[in-house]
Amino acid sequence: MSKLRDIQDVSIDQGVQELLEKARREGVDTAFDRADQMSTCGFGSTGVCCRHCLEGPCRIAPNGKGPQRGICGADVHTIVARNFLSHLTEGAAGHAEHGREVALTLLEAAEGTAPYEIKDQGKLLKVAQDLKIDITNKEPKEIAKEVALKALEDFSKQKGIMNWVELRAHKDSLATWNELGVTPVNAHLEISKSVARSAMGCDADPLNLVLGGITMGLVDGYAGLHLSTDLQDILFGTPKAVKAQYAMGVLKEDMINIAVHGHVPMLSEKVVEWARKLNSEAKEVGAKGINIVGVCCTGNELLMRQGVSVASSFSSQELVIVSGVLEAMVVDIQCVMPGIQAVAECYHTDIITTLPYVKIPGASHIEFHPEDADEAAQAIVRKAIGNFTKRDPAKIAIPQETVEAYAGFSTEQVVEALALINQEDPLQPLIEAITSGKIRGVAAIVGCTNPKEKQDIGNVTVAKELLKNNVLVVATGCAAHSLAKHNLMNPQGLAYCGEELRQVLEGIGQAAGLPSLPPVLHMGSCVDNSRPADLLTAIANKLGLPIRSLPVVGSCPETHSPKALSIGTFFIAHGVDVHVGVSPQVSGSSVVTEMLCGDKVSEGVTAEKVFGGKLIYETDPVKGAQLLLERIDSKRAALGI
Ligand code: XCC
Ligand code: SF4
Repeated sequence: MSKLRDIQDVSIDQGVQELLEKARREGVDTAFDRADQMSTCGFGSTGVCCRHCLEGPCRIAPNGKGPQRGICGADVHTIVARNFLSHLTEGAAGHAEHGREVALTLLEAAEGTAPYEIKDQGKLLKVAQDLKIDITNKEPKEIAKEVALKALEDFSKQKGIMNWVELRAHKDSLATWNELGVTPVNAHLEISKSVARSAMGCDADPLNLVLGGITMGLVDGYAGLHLSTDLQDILFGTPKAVKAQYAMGVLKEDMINIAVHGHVPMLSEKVVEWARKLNSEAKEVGAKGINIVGVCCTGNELLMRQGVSVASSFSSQELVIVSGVLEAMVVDIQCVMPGIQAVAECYHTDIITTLPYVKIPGASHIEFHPEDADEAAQAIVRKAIGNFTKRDPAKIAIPQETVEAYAGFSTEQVVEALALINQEDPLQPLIEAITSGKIRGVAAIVGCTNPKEKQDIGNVTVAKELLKNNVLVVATGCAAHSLAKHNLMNPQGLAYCGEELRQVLEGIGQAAGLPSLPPVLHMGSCVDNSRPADLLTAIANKLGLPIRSLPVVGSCPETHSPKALSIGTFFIAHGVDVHVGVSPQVSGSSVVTEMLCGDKVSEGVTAEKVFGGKLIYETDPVKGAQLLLERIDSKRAALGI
């Protein structure tokens, strides 16, 4: 068995370190330790292993030794491009499925068959009008129904382009995609086509396959991110600034703790509601009340709209259970490690799966459908209440630390704050700060934590390097967890900002009656990467420039998920450079690597030449940040600012 990493090399979060130490002491297996025992496969990690048919698996040795083609004759470039496309398809499918589930919930809410209100009627009207729906003399529910049906067309129409592309895309970006023939018609059609073309004996052209990947990026961006955010805001409210607590210390010994984990907020919103309503039942079993804590992006969703505390990002999800005080972990879809069940069996925790197509052997299953959301949420909360007295006092250990963070920075909230400075033209102060150089550029730090990596260090280091250099940083996903836990979303973090950036943050904050804006603006979950995209589109429109010429970048320092690759591709298709700190598994093909990562002087077609942005793969976060700063500076130079 390989040697396990020292606790300090696993995470820079002290609470995570304490709980991992406890897990090891108690003989509990976690992803961090499994990562140490998993040897890296040289074929898989460079993308050269093909399993697309039963003639194989075929592997191409990258050093030129051994067979240079698969049995069917596919060369290494075809194999790598096809594997890359499969990853993007998987990512896009996850987010598209999220979007579709929300659209169906909105439809049922509008038809009165699911117990949800329409919380943001203003956004409903705005989206409806932008979709060119006639809203005169119509009730909100009628309008919501038409919006939901428009959304569902994005999973069924056979001609034209997706409604949400038309609704949200910048016209210059769209023109490029149309010219290349990569604009999606409907999400399901494109995902199905993508799976079909990756099969043995279909698309063998690496460039064509990579262009298919761009379509997957756009499916993810519009049917996944934008559609989900828009409809979730309509249903649950558009986030506004909130204050919340982060880190494992948010668990409470004297309360019933329920972790909500996964991505879609439909069930978790109801769990929060029912936890409040059933508080007296919690008291009957001797608890002070019910404490809901967030994990992964379900955590982000509840944080943004309800100020719910956040316990953990992806890589440390099992450790929430190791605290010994978690009565239940309720999960929906995506990023839910199957390993949580084995950990839960060492404690009194119930893992509760909720969707018919996401089950874990041994876990409880309380099936969720929008129409009986209230019943499912009550059953879940009651199950947790019933577990409170089953705790083993000898196994309880809650890390002390919690960190305060400000979140809830939807695009609408950002614009509202800026309007306090310039009511006529809210974006103007931001644009002026960028053109004057007070803000050197804007970066979105997004994506995951990965058990193979030292948790939080990549995300936090990239952020601090950029802040120091006066780059305005926004964050989503588990990267936002990392930054919040390390004081980058509260006033303490201002110490890491360059002088000029700090002045801008203080200026905007003070106009809103606060000492300052936080150094990093939390924009939400992974699907909320639509929010920075919306902000970019608004800035580009205001300046009359394409998005590709703006000094903006994205960074995904600790990714684990194919979803992060498809989101990254969505941004590259806009001409935004995207840094990844974990191998995207394409290095086995010089041709594919060049297409994604090459620069203007590379031979052949590159993302940079076609879109104006590229993939930057760099494992060292300081160097990664440096490369991003260079890209920001070259875009500034091209604009003459
Ligand atoms: Fe976190 Fe979104 Fe990544 Fe999963 S994928 S690890 S950001 S929970 Ni979005
Ligand atoms: Fe091998 Fe070709 Fe089949 Fe892939 S598709 S496993 S390269 S024969």
